[in-house]
Amino acid sequence: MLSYLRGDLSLLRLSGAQAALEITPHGAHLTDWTVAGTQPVLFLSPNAVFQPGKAIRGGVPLVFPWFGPKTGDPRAAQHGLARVREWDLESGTVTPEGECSFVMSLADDESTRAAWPHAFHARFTATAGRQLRMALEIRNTGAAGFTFEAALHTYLAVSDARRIRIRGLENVAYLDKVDGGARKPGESVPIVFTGETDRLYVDTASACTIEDPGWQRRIVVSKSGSRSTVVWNPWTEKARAMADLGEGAWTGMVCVETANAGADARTLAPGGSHVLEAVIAVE
Ligand code: TA6
Repeated sequence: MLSYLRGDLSLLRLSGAQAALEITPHGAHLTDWTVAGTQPVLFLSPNAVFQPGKAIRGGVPLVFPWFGPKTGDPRAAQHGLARVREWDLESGTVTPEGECSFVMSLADDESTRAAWPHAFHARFTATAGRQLRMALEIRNTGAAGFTFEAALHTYLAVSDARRIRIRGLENVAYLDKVDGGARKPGESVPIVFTGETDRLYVDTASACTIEDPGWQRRIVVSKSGSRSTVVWNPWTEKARAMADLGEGAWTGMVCVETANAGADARTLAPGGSHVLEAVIAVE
């Protein structure tokens, strides 16, 4: 395992015959997955910031225990507390077949309870070969039930966001964040971006396929333990206003996020657990 500093954060990198995988304990945040001999699949912003307390722009931020703004607390950080906390490394391994795997965990402490008054244990497992398998397990370790939201906020690298198509969400209703959260019926055609897009697709367990004519590849995101999917691209204006993304970088990314958000929030009784999983394959 290679360990090195980027900005003020340490990154851990494993390389196997099939693929390389990179993560930082800062948010148990995957920053790279590259299948041997191919283009990276995860997008990492050229202007990403690597500092304690800040979320990294790109890779796979882990969203927990709330998605987006915190209901009833507008001062709270967007997308929860997990992505800016230091997680513990449980293991980092390379199998004889050449697959790389990291397991990291996070438990509640005084500072998390100040922001979210519940006892929990979170475990993130990522295994990379020709596919990337990710699982976020949340366990309620307290004496009272709680309700949470979560997401694998995956940034995928594409040749040009203006030319890709996303299949799998046809005729699925969504909440349109660009239009004040208005509920919209799904479209009968694949998603093609023509402007800022920020949608929470509700009540869907289907896989999504990102068709990229520029790189002649398809990325398939399948999932379990999830009935909501978020699709996001900030486009020009929003991207220009984001210092850690910046002018132009938005064309190289699309977020297709495996979520438990909105009506898909999950409730756990004491001792209960839930696993949110995604598998990403490149064809
Ligand atoms: O997942 C889409 C979204 O909720 C967008 O609204 C946008 O804000 C994006 O997340 C990035 O959020 P961040 O807090 O990382 O800037």
